[in-house]
Amino acid sequence: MAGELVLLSSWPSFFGMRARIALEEKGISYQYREENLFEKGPFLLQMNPIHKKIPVLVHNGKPICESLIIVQYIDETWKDESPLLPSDPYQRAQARFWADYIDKKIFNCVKGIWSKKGEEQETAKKEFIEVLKVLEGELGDKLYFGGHSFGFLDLSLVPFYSWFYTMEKCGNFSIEAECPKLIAWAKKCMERESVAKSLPDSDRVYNYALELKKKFGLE
Ligand code: GS8
Repeated sequence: MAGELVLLSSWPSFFGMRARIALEEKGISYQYREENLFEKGPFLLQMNPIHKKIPVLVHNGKPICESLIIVQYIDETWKDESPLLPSDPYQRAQARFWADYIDKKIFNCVKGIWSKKGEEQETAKKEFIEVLKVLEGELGDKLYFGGHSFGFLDLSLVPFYSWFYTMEKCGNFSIEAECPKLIAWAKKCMERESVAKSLPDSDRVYNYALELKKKFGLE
């Protein structure tokens, strides 16, 4: 029994997608509530008064904040279904290290590519490709980051793939030309129902990014 489970999120959010994939992988039913981040609802402010950010998972009235913490909570609470983190403590530490690396490095690059221009955009593009190449090296010849089964690190990174088209259009470059192995991995992940269901369509993300650019005068 999952109890009462509500996910507060916003459809274009990579962080929200992580929680959705984890819940889908576990086969847990939950209530999804779309938040308007430009006009945050009282429930979100009450559930995450510290950061006031999505995603928040509310389990039997109690909030869990921060996407990676949410995913780990889901994995620990429903541990019999499709384990997401490796069982070996060292492998688990490694998976957490790389998820932290993704959070520290990728988010800023993504923003720098779709929302900036000129030199700032070029710097973000260069750093983004460097980071992806490091991750490609970590993936090596494995099917997934953890080996033969889809897990924590895969679901931490794959949501960014839904923004790749937007980044390529805005930054006028090809990510696949630079990191073909990583793109092959992302396509493999997309074959999973949990991922395909949780990631928005690339065109929808692109139109959303264009709207944001207009709204904030970034064109
Ligand atoms: C980041 C969440 C976040 O940035 C996590 O959950 O992993 N470290 C956190 N959420 C954004 C939307 S996604 O870009 C958010 O809620 N922003 C609203 C705001 O900053 O006001």
